[in-house]
Amino acid sequence: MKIYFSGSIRGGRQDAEIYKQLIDDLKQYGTVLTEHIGFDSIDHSKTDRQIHDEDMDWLRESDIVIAEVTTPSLGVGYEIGRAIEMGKRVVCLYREAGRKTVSAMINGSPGVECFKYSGFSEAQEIFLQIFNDKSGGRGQSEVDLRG
Ligand code: 6IA
Repeated sequence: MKIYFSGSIRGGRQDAEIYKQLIDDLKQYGTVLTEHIGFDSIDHSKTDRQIHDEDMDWLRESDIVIAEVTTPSLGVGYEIGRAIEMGKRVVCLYREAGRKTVSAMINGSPGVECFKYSGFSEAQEIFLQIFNDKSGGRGQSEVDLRG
């Protein structure tokens, strides 16, 4: 199982530590192709074109996309849209952050499963559910495990 983890970079790095935790947990389910999303320091040696093309190759190669969308990011939104077009399973996780809510284009997309979570242990439960779901999980958007 190849997992493409998507999280904000230029959109803001305030959730970088959470991305790292989520990525570490996801490793038990497969290979995370984009582990760098959780790194403290981001590689500045590549051009934007190189970053884009490399990421698109990983996206094509992936079996599933897991996006943490609490911090809004153009790049994450772009990757989600491209992944849907590629027919990938796309799962979005978000935490309630003040009055900000997830874009209707993500939360309302039938191609995206959106999960609200409040902490790491809830995210772990969601991953357990996702990776044990053999149906492919389509059409389960807006699932809130807190009931
Ligand atoms: O718009 P954003 O930068 O927040 O978009 C974040 C998303 O785009 C992530 O999910 C990544 O997959 C991808 N992405 C954006 N920038 C990079 C990057 N280096 N390396 C790999 N993937 C990236 C950026 C370095 C830059 C700050 C000079």
